[in-house]
Amino acid sequence: AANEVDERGYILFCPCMGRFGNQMDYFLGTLSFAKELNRTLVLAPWVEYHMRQPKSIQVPFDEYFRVDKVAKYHPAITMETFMSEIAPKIWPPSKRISFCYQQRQAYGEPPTDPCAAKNGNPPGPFWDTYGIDFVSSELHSPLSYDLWNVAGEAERWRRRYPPHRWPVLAFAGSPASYPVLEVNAGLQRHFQWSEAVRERARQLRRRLLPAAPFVGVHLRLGSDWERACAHTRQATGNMFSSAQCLGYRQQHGRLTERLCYPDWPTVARQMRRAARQTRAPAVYVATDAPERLDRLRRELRGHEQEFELVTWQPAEPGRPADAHAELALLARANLFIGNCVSSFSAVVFRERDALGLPSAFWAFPED
Ligand code: GFB
Repeated sequence: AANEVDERGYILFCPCMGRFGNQMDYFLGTLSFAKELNRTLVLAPWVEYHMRQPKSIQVPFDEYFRVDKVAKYHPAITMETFMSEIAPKIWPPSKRISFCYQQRQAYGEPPTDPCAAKNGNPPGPFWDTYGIDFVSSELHSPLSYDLWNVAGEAERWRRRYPPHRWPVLAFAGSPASYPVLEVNAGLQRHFQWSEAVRERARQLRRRLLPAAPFVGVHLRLGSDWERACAHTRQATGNMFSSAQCLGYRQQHGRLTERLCYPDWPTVARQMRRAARQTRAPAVYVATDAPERLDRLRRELRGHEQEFELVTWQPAEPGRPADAHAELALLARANLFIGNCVSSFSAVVFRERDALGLPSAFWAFPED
């Protein structure tokens, strides 16, 4: 039962970096970390940034994903359940210690506790949402989050922080690496969309894609992305999620600016080919910058009869595109083309991979 205390202890964390795709990587790694340490994972809320809101918004985990499916793999409860049912029994305010690898305070900032777990946004609003303050910090170095490449590390964690003395390990950030390690990518299969998200994806499909089959694509186009992609010129290894197509040792190819920000002729060509191959009458385009799709429409001029280009249409005027419904929709497309570097695309790729569904990437392999 959710209100029974797990004597093996708990892991709390804050997915305090990046947006949804980045946070998903941290969830996968943290789930694996909790499993290795054999502690119940407290499923953090998702951290979102809404326009004209100065503070992050915390969205309960189960609004987007099913807790029971994660818990089938490894004991897990939501932050809300932990705070209402478990914390009153084992985690009184006087015992709330934040964990971090080493001192996190930026040089020159006024001295606070070394983990500075509540400094800034989103960390402050994140813990405040649950009324959590920390009385002190615990620097856990030299122990690292990488329990897979460092032999004996999990055992050292268990010995240094036995659950009877440390029932709760509350990390200021996430005890996981970004991007997700290769060994943990498959854990995506335990993250199944909530019924609410699935229903919104079904509605989207019914409203905009009456006929099956369909091709789903993700175009990451915003100016933040354009700036990030300029860094590929100096990059030597992988960047963000690029291992999903290039391989973790770049055994399948090299990072290029085109892979990160494909040119329009390439996008149009791959879309046309995908629609032809799958005999799909429609291609659903998910994007963070719909205003840039005019360029794509121009590129497709003269080929309008080949397939219909479908994008987000709000059911009520002004409603922003529903990222989770779009992800769930893309996961069920007959063929998916994503951005190899984007962690948003990576969520779709991993889910499809677990289902045995095919995916491709823009400008990959290079031609
Ligand atoms: O998910 P995410 O971490 O992926 O961040 P990247 C991109 C965010 O942009 C998503 C929105 O979480 C969405 O809120 N977004 C992107 C979209 N594409 C779509 C789309 O097709 N549909 C909808 N509805 N929303 C990284 C950031 O983004 O980009 C890093 O997380 C950094 O922090 C870097 O800023 C430049 O890996 O693409």
